[in-house]
Amino acid sequence: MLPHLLPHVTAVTEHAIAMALLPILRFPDPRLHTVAKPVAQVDERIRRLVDDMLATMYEADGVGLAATQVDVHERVIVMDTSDTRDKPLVIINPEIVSASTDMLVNEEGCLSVPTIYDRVERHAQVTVRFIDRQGEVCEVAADGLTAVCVQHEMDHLVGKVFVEYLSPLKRDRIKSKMLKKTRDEQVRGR
Ligand code: K1U
Ligand code: ZN
Repeated sequence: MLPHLLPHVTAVTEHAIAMALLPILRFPDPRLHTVAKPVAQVDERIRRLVDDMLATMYEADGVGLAATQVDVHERVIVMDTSDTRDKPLVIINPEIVSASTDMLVNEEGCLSVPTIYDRVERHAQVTVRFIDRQGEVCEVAADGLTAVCVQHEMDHLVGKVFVEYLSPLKRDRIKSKMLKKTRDEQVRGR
């Protein structure tokens, strides 16, 4: 994890605390269906969580990560949909304040469902109000991948994984594939 990816870290001294990579829950882990609680206060504990989530997201080559995926059930999301991977967005207690009536189908992936990509319909544009890492209220009008990603991540915060938009047959196949993948990885790791 390189410090330039976290612009709020203005100086890295010998006192800097190393960021941790957090384990990502894998579908069909039942903890992915937990409903997250609002963050009461953006304090050092939340800022530490945000930094660890950003490090985890960049390391996994994701464009987003919800706290639910790292087994923390508070309304925290990190994202970076920039091509340059140097524009982190920290979204705490998000609310959709408006959504376009036009919908778009996009190919989605999920760090909790590795190797699986499928088509999901989402609002083409959304405006999201949230609190940032400094505790300031912000509003962002999103389209393209940012709009898709924020809707995907907000689903995680209410315990919904994108495969739940797919047919029961597809979902069951994905569930079996993920269980086999996890078993195989455990055997190889022994
Ligand atoms: O929530 C997550 O697990 C992160 C997820 C976010 C996301 C990506 C694309 C569409 C919807 C949601 C990912 O980062 S998946 C991996 C990825 O980097 C990616 C996949 C498809 C398109 C662009 C990026
Ligand atoms: Zn996801």
